[in-house]
Amino acid sequence: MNDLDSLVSQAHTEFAAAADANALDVAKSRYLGKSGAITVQLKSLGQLAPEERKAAGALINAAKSKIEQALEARREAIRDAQLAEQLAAESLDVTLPGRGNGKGGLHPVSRTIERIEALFRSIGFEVADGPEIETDFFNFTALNTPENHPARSMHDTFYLEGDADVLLRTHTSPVQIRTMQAHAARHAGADHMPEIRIIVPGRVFRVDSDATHSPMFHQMEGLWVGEHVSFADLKGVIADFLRKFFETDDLQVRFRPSFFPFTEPSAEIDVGFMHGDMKGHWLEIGGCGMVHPNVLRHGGIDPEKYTGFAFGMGSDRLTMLRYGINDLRLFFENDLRFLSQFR
Ligand code: 2NL
Repeated sequence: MNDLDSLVSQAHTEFAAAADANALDVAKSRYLGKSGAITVQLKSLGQLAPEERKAAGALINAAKSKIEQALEARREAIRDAQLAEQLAAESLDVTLPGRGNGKGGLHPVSRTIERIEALFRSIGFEVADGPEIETDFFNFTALNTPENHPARSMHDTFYLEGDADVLLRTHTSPVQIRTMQAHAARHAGADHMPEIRIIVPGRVFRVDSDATHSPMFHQMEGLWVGEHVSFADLKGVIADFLRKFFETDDLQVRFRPSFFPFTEPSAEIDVGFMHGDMKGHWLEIGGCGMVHPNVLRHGGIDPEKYTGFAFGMGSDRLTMLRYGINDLRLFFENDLRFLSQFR
């Protein structure tokens, strides 16, 4: 092998060893640069005798073009490798399934409220609502709550700043008072007014906060006023509702004598489960009673002619029972790990 042949083979080896374009440029300069091996040989042609020059020049140029070809081939190989690497790094797997639309859902308490509304609508009740900021009259006075009752104290009720007359309602009962007043006004002078059958779901507020009490919670009250509405009607409506709500006839319902300023007589509503985890346990789920004559009067309704029953239940508590939830605060923390279980 002559000098030029070994130069070419050496260049091949060095080019192959160059890992990137920069290393290749450095290797190139050793052969084709200003003082590269080929350049030096071409320059030295001048020292040869003129008759030798042509043949020697042809040999050097042939070696030079072999080196240039090797360089170009290596340059292309490096570029291809880099492109392949980049494509691999930036590759998209178009066969991956899409993420889909994030599905929302109703809050578990909203589901309970909608369910209760549907059950009561099916027996002829309408759904009513009203303001969450109320006056002392609609929240307390109209409900026969005495002046010195603890519910009226700053300690138990949120009052609007600087106004002892305006407060966040502590129950949804003001809506029933407003409904009775509007109904009485609409039928003023009539011999017989149609019955009132409403349920009132909504937010209510009390100064109270722990695992089973939140300063804001949901109540569902009901009211049925007519000419012959009795405590027996009350028992039937409540018991039927509870069996439908809990989806079992395997349920005992107990009316335990109690006291509320706005009803007389009054009772707590207890449910007893006959099977399952809750077997043998009684749970209080609300209160009820016959609407007090003073309350009917505040609603513009003659207690000598009409009677009515009313009840109140906690929608949050009913939701906890239905879904087996043990901490009320979960409802109001907006943790998706909890909420997404109800989609
Ligand atoms: C409970 C008890 C109750 C009422 C609410 C009511 C409303 C009017 C007239 C008479 Cl306008 N009563 N509401 C009656 C008895 C009990 O709620 O434990 N609620 C969670």
